[in-house]
Amino acid sequence: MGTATLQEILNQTRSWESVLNRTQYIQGFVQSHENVCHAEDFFFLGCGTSYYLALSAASLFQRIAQRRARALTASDVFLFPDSVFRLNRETGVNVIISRSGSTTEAVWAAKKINTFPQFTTCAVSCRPESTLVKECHLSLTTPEADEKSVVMTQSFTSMLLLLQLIASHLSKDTAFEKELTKISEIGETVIKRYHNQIKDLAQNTGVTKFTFLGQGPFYGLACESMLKMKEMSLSVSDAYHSMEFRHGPMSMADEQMFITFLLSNQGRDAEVAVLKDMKNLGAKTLVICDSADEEITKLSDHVIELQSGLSDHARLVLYMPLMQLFGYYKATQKGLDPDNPKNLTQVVEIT
Ligand code: F1P
Repeated sequence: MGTATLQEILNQTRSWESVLNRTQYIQGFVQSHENVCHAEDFFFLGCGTSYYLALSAASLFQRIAQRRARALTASDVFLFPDSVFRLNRETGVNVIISRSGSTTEAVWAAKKINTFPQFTTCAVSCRPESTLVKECHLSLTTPEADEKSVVMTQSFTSMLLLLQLIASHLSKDTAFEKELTKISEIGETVIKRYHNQIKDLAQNTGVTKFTFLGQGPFYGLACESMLKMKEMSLSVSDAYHSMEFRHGPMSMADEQMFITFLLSNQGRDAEVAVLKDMKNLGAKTLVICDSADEEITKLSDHVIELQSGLSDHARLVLYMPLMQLFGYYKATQKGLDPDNPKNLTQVVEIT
Protein backbone atom coordinates (compact mmCIF):
# COMPACT_ATOMS: atom_id res chain seq x y z
CA MET A 1 0.00 0.00 0.00
CA GLY A 2 1.29 3.43 -0.95
CA THR A 3 4.58 2.03 -2.21
CA ALA A 4 4.87 4.28 -5.28
CA THR A 5 4.33 7.44 -3.22
CA LEU A 6 6.73 6.34 -0.47
CA GLN A 7 9.48 5.41 -2.91
CA GLU A 8 9.18 8.74 -4.73
CA ILE A 9 9.38 10.62 -1.41
CA LEU A 10 12.39 8.67 -0.16
CA ASN A 11 14.30 8.80 -3.46
CA GLN A 12 13.58 12.39 -4.46
CA THR A 13 17.14 13.56 -3.79
CA ARG A 14 18.17 11.55 -6.88
CA SER A 15 15.92 13.81 -8.90
CA TRP A 16 17.46 16.86 -7.17
CA GLU A 17 20.94 15.61 -8.14
CA SER A 18 19.80 15.24 -11.73
CA VAL A 19 18.46 18.80 -11.77
CA LEU A 20 21.70 20.09 -10.26
CA ASN A 21 23.65 18.36 -13.02
CA ARG A 22 21.78 20.31 -15.71
CA THR A 23 23.67 23.57 -15.21
CA GLN A 24 24.44 23.86 -18.95
CA TYR A 25 20.73 23.46 -19.78
CA ILE A 26 19.84 26.17 -17.25
CA GLN A 27 22.64 28.52 -18.31
CA GLY A 28 21.70 27.98 -21.95
CA PHE A 29 18.06 28.78 -21.22
CA VAL A 30 18.87 32.09 -19.50
CA GLN A 31 21.48 33.15 -22.06
CA SER A 32 19.34 32.35 -25.09
CA HIS A 33 16.22 34.17 -23.91
CA GLU A 34 16.87 37.89 -23.57
CA ASN A 35 13.23 38.51 -22.65
CA VAL A 36 13.77 36.37 -19.55
CA CYS A 37 17.17 37.87 -18.76
CA HIS A 38 15.93 41.45 -18.74
CA ALA A 39 12.35 41.03 -17.50
CA GLU A 40 11.63 43.08 -14.43
CA ASP A 41 8.32 41.36 -13.66
CA PHE A 42 7.74 37.64 -13.10
CA PHE A 43 4.34 36.06 -12.47
CA PHE A 44 4.31 32.49 -11.12
CA LEU A 45 1.11 30.54 -11.78
CA GLY A 46 -0.19 27.12 -10.85
CA CYS A 47 -3.00 25.03 -9.35
CA GLY A 48 -2.99 23.11 -6.08
CA THR A 49 0.53 22.01 -5.20
CA SER A 50 1.87 23.93 -8.18
CA TYR A 51 0.25 27.14 -6.90
CA TYR A 52 1.94 26.64 -3.54
CA LEU A 53 5.20 26.12 -5.41
CA ALA A 54 4.48 29.43 -7.17
CA LEU A 55 4.16 31.15 -3.77
CA SER A 56 7.64 30.05 -2.69
CA ALA A 57 9.11 30.68 -6.15
CA ALA A 58 7.84 34.27 -6.19
CA SER A 59 9.40 34.94 -2.79
CA LEU A 60 12.76 33.50 -3.81
CA PHE A 61 12.76 35.31 -7.17
CA GLN A 62 12.13 38.61 -5.41
CA ARG A 63 15.00 37.95 -2.97
CA ILE A 64 17.56 36.16 -5.13
CA ALA A 65 16.89 37.47 -8.66
CA GLN A 66 15.84 40.91 -7.38
CA ARG A 67 12.86 40.99 -9.80
CA ARG A 68 9.29 41.96 -9.01
CA ALA A 69 7.60 38.59 -8.55
CA ARG A 70 4.04 37.55 -7.72
CA ALA A 71 2.20 34.24 -7.36
CA LEU A 72 -1.23 33.82 -8.93
CA THR A 73 -3.66 30.95 -9.23
CA ALA A 74 -3.97 29.91 -12.88
CA SER A 75 -7.75 30.25 -12.56
CA ASP A 76 -7.61 33.94 -11.59
CA VAL A 77 -5.48 34.67 -14.64
CA PHE A 78 -8.10 33.54 -17.15
CA LEU A 79 -11.13 34.60 -15.08
CA PHE A 80 -9.86 37.99 -13.88
CA PRO A 81 -6.95 38.95 -16.17
CA ASP A 82 -7.66 42.67 -15.71
CA SER A 83 -7.53 42.25 -11.93
CA VAL A 84 -4.19 40.48 -11.88
CA PHE A 85 -2.42 42.39 -14.67
CA ARG A 86 -2.29 46.11 -15.52
CA LEU A 87 -2.94 45.12 -19.12
CA ASN A 88 -2.09 48.47 -20.71
CA ARG A 89 1.14 48.92 -18.75
CA GLU A 90 2.54 45.60 -17.57
CA THR A 91 5.01 43.37 -19.37
CA GLY A 92 6.84 40.36 -17.98
CA VAL A 93 7.36 36.63 -17.91
CA ASN A 94 4.51 34.35 -16.82
CA VAL A 95 5.96 31.12 -15.40
CA ILE A 96 3.19 28.52 -15.50
CA ILE A 97 4.01 25.57 -13.25
CA SER A 98 2.37 22.18 -13.81
CA ARG A 99 3.75 18.70 -13.19
CA SER A 100 1.46 17.18 -15.81
CA GLY A 101 1.31 20.14 -18.19
CA SER A 102 -2.29 19.04 -18.78
CA THR A 103 -4.18 20.76 -15.94
CA THR A 104 -7.00 22.60 -17.66
CA GLU A 105 -6.67 25.88 -15.76
CA ALA A 106 -2.91 26.00 -16.46
CA VAL A 107 -3.48 25.52 -20.19
CA TRP A 108 -6.35 28.03 -20.24
CA ALA A 109 -4.17 30.56 -18.41
CA ALA A 110 -1.39 30.13 -20.99
CA LYS A 111 -3.86 30.61 -23.83
CA LYS A 112 -5.31 33.74 -22.21
CA ILE A 113 -1.88 35.27 -21.53
CA ASN A 114 -0.78 34.54 -25.09
CA THR A 115 -3.52 36.90 -26.30
CA PHE A 116 -1.55 39.74 -24.69
CA PRO A 117 1.51 40.42 -26.89
CA GLN A 118 3.44 42.14 -24.12
CA PHE A 119 3.78 38.94 -22.09
CA THR A 120 6.06 35.91 -22.42
CA THR A 121 4.82 32.52 -21.24
CA CYS A 122 7.20 29.90 -19.87
CA ALA A 123 6.03 26.41 -18.87
CA VAL A 124 7.73 24.60 -15.97
CA SER A 125 6.67 20.96 -16.15
CA CYS A 126 7.78 17.35 -15.74
CA ARG A 127 6.31 16.43 -19.12
CA PRO A 128 8.11 17.96 -22.14
CA GLU A 129 5.46 16.72 -24.60
CA SER A 130 2.53 18.21 -22.67
CA THR A 131 -0.11 20.61 -23.98
CA LEU A 132 1.12 23.39 -21.69
CA VAL A 133 4.71 23.13 -22.98
CA LYS A 134 3.41 23.27 -26.56
CA GLU A 135 1.22 26.29 -25.72
CA CYS A 136 3.94 28.40 -24.09
CA HIS A 137 6.65 30.49 -25.79
CA LEU A 138 9.36 28.88 -23.62
CA SER A 139 9.68 25.87 -21.34
CA LEU A 140 11.81 24.39 -18.61
CA THR A 141 11.22 20.69 -17.95
CA THR A 142 12.30 18.20 -15.31
CA PRO A 143 11.24 14.80 -16.75
CA GLU A 144 13.41 13.11 -14.16
CA ALA A 145 11.03 14.40 -11.48
CA ASP A 146 7.87 12.99 -13.00
CA GLU A 147 6.03 10.57 -10.75
CA LYS A 148 3.43 7.81 -10.66
CA SER A 149 1.84 9.11 -7.45
CA VAL A 150 -1.36 11.14 -7.60
CA VAL A 151 -0.08 13.60 -5.02
CA MET A 152 2.96 15.67 -5.95
CA THR A 153 6.16 15.03 -3.98
CA GLN A 154 9.49 14.93 -5.86
CA SER A 155 7.98 16.97 -8.67
CA PHE A 156 7.30 19.81 -6.22
CA THR A 157 10.80 19.91 -4.76
CA SER A 158 12.58 19.33 -8.10
CA MET A 159 10.70 22.09 -9.92
CA LEU A 160 11.35 24.41 -6.98
CA LEU A 161 15.06 23.56 -7.13
CA LEU A 162 15.05 24.25 -10.88
CA LEU A 163 13.55 27.68 -10.24
CA GLN A 164 16.11 28.35 -7.51
CA LEU A 165 18.84 27.64 -10.06
CA ILE A 166 17.20 29.94 -12.63
CA ALA A 167 16.99 32.70 -10.01
CA SER A 168 20.67 32.29 -9.18
CA HIS A 169 21.63 32.51 -12.86
CA LEU A 170 19.52 35.62 -13.35
CA SER A 171 21.18 37.24 -10.35
CA LYS A 172 24.65 35.91 -11.10
CA ASP A 173 24.70 35.17 -7.37
CA THR A 174 27.39 32.53 -7.41
CA ALA A 175 27.28 32.20 -3.62
CA PHE A 176 23.63 31.12 -3.77
CA GLU A 177 24.33 28.67 -6.60
CA LYS A 178 27.22 27.26 -4.56
CA GLU A 179 24.88 26.68 -1.62
CA LEU A 180 22.56 24.68 -3.84
CA THR A 181 25.28 22.27 -4.95
CA LYS A 182 25.12 20.58 -1.56
CA ILE A 183 21.36 20.23 -1.36
CA SER A 184 20.86 16.62 -2.51
CA GLU A 185 23.57 15.27 -0.21
CA ILE A 186 22.13 17.18 2.77
CA GLY A 187 18.63 16.07 1.80
CA GLU A 188 19.69 12.43 1.82
CA THR A 189 21.12 12.88 5.34
CA VAL A 190 17.96 14.63 6.58
CA ILE A 191 15.67 11.89 5.27
CA LYS A 192 17.82 9.11 6.76
CA ARG A 193 18.17 10.92 10.12
CA TYR A 194 14.51 11.86 10.66
CA HIS A 195 12.47 9.31 8.67
CA ASN A 196 11.64 7.19 11.73
CA GLN A 197 10.96 10.20 13.98
CA ILE A 198 8.41 11.57 11.52
CA LYS A 199 6.85 8.12 11.07
CA ASP A 200 6.56 7.74 14.84
CA LEU A 201 5.09 11.24 15.19
CA ALA A 202 2.46 10.54 12.53
CA GLN A 203 1.52 7.18 14.00
CA ASN A 204 1.43 8.18 17.68
CA THR A 205 0.10 11.71 17.64
CA GLY A 206 -3.50 11.34 18.71
CA VAL A 207 -4.64 14.74 17.46
CA THR A 208 -7.41 15.59 15.03
CA LYS A 209 -6.27 19.01 13.68
CA PHE A 210 -3.05 19.93 11.89
CA THR A 211 -1.75 23.45 11.28
CA PHE A 212 1.36 24.40 9.32
CA LEU A 213 2.98 27.81 9.74
CA GLY A 214 5.67 29.63 7.76
CA GLN A 215 6.74 33.15 6.77
CA GLY A 216 8.27 34.51 3.56
CA PRO A 217 9.32 31.66 1.22
CA PHE A 218 8.24 29.17 3.90
CA TYR A 219 4.57 30.11 3.59
CA GLY A 220 4.28 28.27 0.26
CA LEU A 221 5.93 25.26 1.92
CA ALA A 222 3.46 25.47 4.83
CA CYS A 223 0.58 25.44 2.33
CA GLU A 224 2.06 22.43 0.52
CA SER A 225 2.60 20.61 3.84
CA MET A 226 -1.06 21.28 4.66
CA LEU A 227 -2.15 19.87 1.30
CA LYS A 228 -0.08 16.70 1.67
CA MET A 229 -1.68 16.04 5.09
CA LYS A 230 -5.15 16.75 3.72
CA GLU A 231 -4.85 14.86 0.41
CA MET A 232 -3.31 11.69 1.83
CA SER A 233 -4.72 11.40 5.36
CA LEU A 234 -8.07 13.19 5.01
CA SER A 235 -7.25 15.16 8.19
CA VAL A 236 -8.39 18.67 9.10
CA SER A 237 -5.35 20.66 8.01
CA ASP A 238 -4.67 24.40 7.64
CA ALA A 239 -1.78 26.69 6.71
CA TYR A 240 -1.07 30.30 7.62
CA HIS A 241 1.69 32.85 7.76
CA SER A 242 3.10 32.20 11.24
CA MET A 243 2.18 35.60 12.67
CA GLU A 244 -1.22 35.51 11.01
CA PHE A 245 -2.19 32.59 13.24
CA ARG A 246 -2.86 34.90 16.20
CA HIS A 247 -5.37 36.90 14.15
CA GLY A 248 -8.29 34.52 14.60
CA PRO A 249 -7.24 30.98 13.60
CA MET A 250 -5.59 30.47 17.01
CA SER A 251 -9.10 30.27 18.43
CA MET A 252 -8.89 26.61 17.34
CA ALA A 253 -5.60 25.95 19.19
CA ASP A 254 -5.92 23.35 21.96
CA GLU A 255 -4.64 19.91 23.00
CA GLN A 256 -6.24 18.43 19.88
CA MET A 257 -4.11 20.58 17.55
CA PHE A 258 -0.66 19.72 16.19
CA ILE A 259 1.17 22.80 14.91
CA THR A 260 4.24 22.48 12.69
CA PHE A 261 6.48 25.53 12.43
CA LEU A 262 8.65 25.75 9.31
CA LEU A 263 11.08 28.11 10.99
CA SER A 264 13.12 30.69 9.10
CA ASN A 265 16.32 32.37 10.27
CA GLN A 266 15.20 35.82 9.16
CA GLY A 267 11.91 35.75 11.09
CA ARG A 268 13.02 33.49 13.90
CA ASP A 269 12.31 35.71 16.91
CA ALA A 270 8.78 36.61 15.80
CA GLU A 271 8.04 33.00 14.83
CA VAL A 272 9.33 31.63 18.15
CA ALA A 273 7.07 34.13 19.96
CA VAL A 274 4.11 32.53 18.17
CA LEU A 275 5.43 29.11 19.20
CA LYS A 276 5.47 30.27 22.83
CA ASP A 277 1.89 31.54 22.63
CA MET A 278 0.66 28.29 21.07
CA LYS A 279 2.45 26.22 23.69
CA ASN A 280 0.59 28.19 26.34
CA LEU A 281 -2.69 27.27 24.63
CA GLY A 282 -1.87 23.57 24.98
CA ALA A 283 -1.19 22.78 21.30
CA LYS A 284 1.37 20.10 20.48
CA THR A 285 4.26 21.57 18.49
CA LEU A 286 6.89 20.45 16.01
CA VAL A 287 9.59 22.89 14.94
CA ILE A 288 11.63 22.24 11.81
CA CYS A 289 14.58 24.66 11.77
CA ASP A 290 18.15 24.75 10.58
CA SER A 291 19.49 24.75 14.12
CA ALA A 292 17.63 24.91 17.42
CA ASP A 293 18.69 26.86 20.48
CA GLU A 294 17.69 26.37 24.13
CA GLU A 295 14.53 28.47 23.81
CA ILE A 296 13.26 26.53 20.78
CA THR A 297 14.03 23.20 22.44
CA LYS A 298 12.25 24.25 25.66
CA LEU A 299 9.13 25.47 23.84
CA SER A 300 8.76 22.59 21.35
CA ASP A 301 7.35 19.15 21.93
CA HIS A 302 9.39 17.93 18.95
CA VAL A 303 12.35 19.51 17.14
CA ILE A 304 13.94 18.63 13.80
CA GLU A 305 17.24 20.34 13.03
CA LEU A 306 18.26 20.29 9.38
CA GLN A 307 21.79 21.48 10.23
CA SER A 308 22.40 22.46 6.60
CA GLY A 309 24.20 25.74 7.29
CA LEU A 310 22.35 27.09 4.22
CA SER A 311 20.50 30.41 3.91
CA ASP A 312 16.72 30.56 4.20
CA HIS A 313 16.09 30.66 0.45
CA ALA A 314 18.67 27.95 -0.31
CA ARG A 315 17.37 25.28 2.09
CA LEU A 316 13.66 25.41 1.16
CA VAL A 317 13.41 21.92 -0.39
CA LEU A 318 14.97 20.28 2.69
CA TYR A 319 11.75 20.76 4.71
CA MET A 320 9.51 18.95 2.26
CA PRO A 321 10.44 15.22 2.32
CA LEU A 322 9.67 15.18 6.06
CA MET A 323 6.34 16.94 5.56
CA GLN A 324 5.48 14.55 2.76
CA LEU A 325 6.33 11.60 5.03
CA PHE A 326 4.21 13.15 7.81
CA GLY A 327 1.12 13.11 5.61
CA TYR A 328 2.01 9.70 4.18
CA TYR A 329 2.34 7.94 7.54
CA LYS A 330 -0.74 9.64 8.99
CA ALA A 331 -2.63 8.22 6.03
CA THR A 332 -1.35 4.68 6.50
CA GLN A 333 -2.01 4.91 10.25
CA LYS A 334 -5.65 5.65 9.36
CA GLY A 335 -5.71 2.67 7.00
CA LEU A 336 -5.77 4.85 3.90
CA ASP A 337 -3.82 4.26 0.67
CA PRO A 338 -1.66 7.29 -0.27
CA ASP A 339 -1.29 5.92 -3.79
CA ASN A 340 -5.06 6.28 -4.24
CA PRO A 341 -6.16 9.43 -2.35
CA LYS A 342 -9.93 9.87 -2.01
CA ASN A 343 -11.65 11.91 -4.77
CA LEU A 344 -8.34 12.82 -6.43
CA THR A 345 -6.80 12.10 -9.82
CA GLN A 346 -3.27 12.87 -10.95
CA VAL A 347 -4.51 15.54 -13.32
CA VAL A 348 -7.57 17.79 -13.03
CA GLU A 349 -8.99 18.14 -16.53
CA ILE A 350 -12.22 20.08 -16.90
CA THR A 351 -14.26 19.29 -19.97
C1 F1P B 1 -1.81 20.10 -9.96
C2 F1P B 1 -2.72 19.21 -9.07
C3 F1P B 1 -1.98 18.78 -7.83
C4 F1P B 1 -2.83 17.87 -6.96
C5 F1P B 1 -3.32 16.68 -7.75
C6 F1P B 1 -4.04 17.16 -9.00
O1 F1P B 1 -1.26 19.32 -10.93
O2 F1P B 1 -3.82 19.98 -8.71
O3 F1P B 1 -1.65 19.93 -7.09
O4 F1P B 1 -2.06 17.43 -5.87
O5 F1P B 1 -2.21 15.91 -8.10
O6 F1P B 1 -3.16 18.06 -9.75
P1 F1P B 1 -0.26 19.92 -12.03
O7 F1P B 1 -0.94 21.09 -12.72
O8 F1P B 1 0.98 20.37 -11.30
O9 F1P B 1 -0.03 18.77 -12.95
